Amino acid sequence: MTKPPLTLYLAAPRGFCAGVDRAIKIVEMAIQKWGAPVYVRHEIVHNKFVVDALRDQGAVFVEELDDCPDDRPVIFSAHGVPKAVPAAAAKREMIYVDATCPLVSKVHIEAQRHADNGLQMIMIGHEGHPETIGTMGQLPEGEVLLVEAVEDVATVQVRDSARLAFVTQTTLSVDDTADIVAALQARFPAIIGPHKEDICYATTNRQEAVKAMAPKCDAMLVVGAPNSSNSRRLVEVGARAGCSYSQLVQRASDIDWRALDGIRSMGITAGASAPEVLINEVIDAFRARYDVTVEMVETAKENVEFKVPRVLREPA
Ligand code: 0K2
Ligand code: SF4
Repeated sequence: MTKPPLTLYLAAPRGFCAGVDRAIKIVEMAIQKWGAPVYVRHEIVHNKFVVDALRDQGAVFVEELDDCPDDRPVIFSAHGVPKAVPAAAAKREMIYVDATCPLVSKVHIEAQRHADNGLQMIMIGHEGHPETIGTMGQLPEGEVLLVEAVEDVATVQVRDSARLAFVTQTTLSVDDTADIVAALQARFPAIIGPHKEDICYATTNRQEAVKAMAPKCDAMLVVGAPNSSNSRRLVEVGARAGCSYSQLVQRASDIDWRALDGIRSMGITAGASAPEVLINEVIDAFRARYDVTVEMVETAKENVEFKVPRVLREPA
């Protein structure tokens, strides 16, 4: 039987960002340096495949520092941690390595600097997300006010509207965040924002590529995990940019082939925590069913790299 033709648009950039690449390397190098087990507080990045592969190498994933023994190294995930976490590890004299993405750490420093200058902080982010918990946890409990949506701006209670600043999660929707920032600036004209956006280059570039790709596609799949904020934002961006069927899949076995019946064009991208091997698996699943022509939709080139912490570059 001949296969139906399908144009498969592949977004670029897609998949791993520099912060994810570094975080995974940190776990691998820590296991090499100190041997197994190495504990990791929270999923190093939000991807089951990555976590399972590291577990096979000797990583043990836990949610809290209290779940780690004193005498084994512990790594903090790419999303960042409240200040109390490294402080508790230091108090217990544990070996710890912080895999927080440098672009998240930059936001932490920003929040601290504004607070030192006497400004009250507002964080734009998702309640309960580890990055939001980590960034809000740079300052004492109750010091940072959380705003999740435009509607929250009207009700947020500030100490002094003349002395305010905001920071954001790095993985938000660029467009939704611009609306929230506009609402904050309308209510609090003196509010101070970041010099350059807190939403990172990888989030911005992946959303831009989806915006360029989505109008050409009958359907779009984002490879990524349900708990991955940046991946879920790509699904929303695709739907808003004109692709009515925009879905998240963890891997090829999640694809709902019946829903794709009759499509002629398909878009594929991946969140910053999704490995290329899973993207290839999805592409291969399409090749098995369709006569596929792949076309790249490239809107930016990336060459960002982050060094691993010095302790891992030194011999044991
Ligand atoms: O997008 P999320 O913040 O949920 O995180 P991941 O899916 O693990 O992607 C890596 C980004 C980590 C920090 O920005
Ligand atoms: Fe860093 Fe951005 Fe990647 Fe998060 S998505 S790890 S902030 S580069």
